[in-house]
Amino acid sequence: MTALNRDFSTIKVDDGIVTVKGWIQDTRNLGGISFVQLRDRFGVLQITMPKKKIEENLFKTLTTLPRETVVAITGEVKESNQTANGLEIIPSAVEIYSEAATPLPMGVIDKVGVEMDTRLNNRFMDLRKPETRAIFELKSLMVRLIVECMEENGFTQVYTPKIVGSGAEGGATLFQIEYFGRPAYLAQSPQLYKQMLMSTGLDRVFELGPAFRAEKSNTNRHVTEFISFDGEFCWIKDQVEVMRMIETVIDYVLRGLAERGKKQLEILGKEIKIQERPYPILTYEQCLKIVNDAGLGLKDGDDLGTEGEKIVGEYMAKEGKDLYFISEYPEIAKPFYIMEKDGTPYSYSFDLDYKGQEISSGGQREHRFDKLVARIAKLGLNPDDFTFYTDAFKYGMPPHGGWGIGVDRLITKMLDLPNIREGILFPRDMSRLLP
Ligand code: AMO
Repeated sequence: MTALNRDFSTIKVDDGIVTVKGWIQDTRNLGGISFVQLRDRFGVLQITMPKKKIEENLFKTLTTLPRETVVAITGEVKESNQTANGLEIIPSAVEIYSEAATPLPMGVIDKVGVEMDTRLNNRFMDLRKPETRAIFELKSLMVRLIVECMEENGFTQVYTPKIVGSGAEGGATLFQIEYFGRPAYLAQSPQLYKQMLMSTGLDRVFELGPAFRAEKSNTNRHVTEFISFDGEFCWIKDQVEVMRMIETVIDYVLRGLAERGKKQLEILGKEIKIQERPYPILTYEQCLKIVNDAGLGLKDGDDLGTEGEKIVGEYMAKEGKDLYFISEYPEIAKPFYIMEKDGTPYSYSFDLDYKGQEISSGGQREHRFDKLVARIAKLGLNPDDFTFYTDAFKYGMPPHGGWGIGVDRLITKMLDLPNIREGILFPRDMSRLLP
C-alpha cells in the first residue's frame, strides 16, 4: 500500500523524530528565533528554529523559502505551550519538492477579502484555504449520503448518456455539438432515459451526473454545467408520493451532514438546520396569492420568477419553514412529460424550494402513450422526433414519477453560500470556460 502523507493532527509529543510534508504557510523571523507554519490538509504545525541550535544552512533555507513552497521537514517533536496543538518541531533536515514563485496570485491566509473572480481564476490557490475545501468535503459527504439513502430505499444507480440526439428541457438551453457530421447535444437532464427505464422492471432508479444548460442568464444560481441528482420510480398513486421520497432523502442528507460533517461545519462556522417532516405543500394558486398580496401583480399562469420565489420564501420563513413544495403548476408552463390534471389548467408537477429558491422540480409523468404523444404535439414539438422515447410507452409502461435536484444549489442553500459558484470547484458560465 502506498503510504499516505502523515496527517498532522495525529502527531504526538512522544513521536520523537518525524518527517512532515506540506506547504510553508508563513514564516516569522524574530532575530534569535524563527518560526515556519507548515500546512497540510488537516491543519498547521509549527516548526521552531532557535538560531543557535539549528545548523546554519538549514536555518537560512527554512527562513527564506517563499510562502506556499512544498517541503518535507524532518525534526524532533517537542512539547510547546505556545501552539494550539501543544507541540512544535525542531528541524534537522529539509527537502524542497517545489519552490513557489513570488508574488502569489492571491494570499491563502491574508485576511483581506479577495474578489470571487480572482479566487475562481486561481482556484488551485483558493482551495488551499480550509474553509473553501470544507465546502467540497461536505459536498462529497452529501453525495455519499444520497447514495446510501437511495440504496436503502431500493433504488438502482444508473448512468445515462450525456451526448444525446434530442433535448428534454426545451430548445433554448441546448448546447449543440458536432457528432460525426450530424448535430448532437449535451444532455440537459437524464429525463427521457430515466423514464424509459421505468418500462423495464428497473423500476426505481437514480442518477448523479452532469447536466448542461446553455443558460444565457448570468445569475448567482445559474451555471451552464451542474450536477443533477435524479430519481424516478414506478407504481406511484400520485405526485405526493414523489414529494415524500425527496423529503426522505433531503432529511437523511441534512441529518448525516450535521452528524458526520461536524469538523467541516465548524471550520465554516455553519450549522445545519433540520426541518421536521412532512415538508409543507403549497399549491401554485396559493403562492400566486402570497406574491400578489405582497404587490407583485402576477396573472394566473405566470411564472413565479425569482422575485416571487423569494417572497414565498420570506412568507414560509416566518412560519419557520425553509423547505416546502410548490405544486400543481399550470400545465402549459411545464414540460411535455408532466401529467396534466384533467379538466383543469394545472398539472401534477411540483418544485421543492429551499430558503426562497427552487432546488428541485418533479412530478407525476404522463405514462399513457396516446396522451403523451398528444401532449408533445400540443407543446409545439414533433412527436416523430421523440419515437426513441415514446416507443418505451407503447408496450406497457407503469405509472411513475420522479425529480431532479440541483446538487450545487442544494449545497449552496444548505450552507447559505452567496453564489452557486462557491459550491462548484471549477464553475462554468457564459463568461467562464477556464480554468
Ligand atoms: P429542471 O429543469 O427544473 O427539471 O432542473 C432540475 C433542477 O436542476 C437545477 N438546475 C440548475 N442548477 C444550476 N444551474 C442551472 N442552469 C440549472 N438548471 C437547473 C435546479 C433545478 O431545480 N427533468 C426535470 C426534473 C424532473 O422532473 O425529474 C428537470 O430537469 O436545482
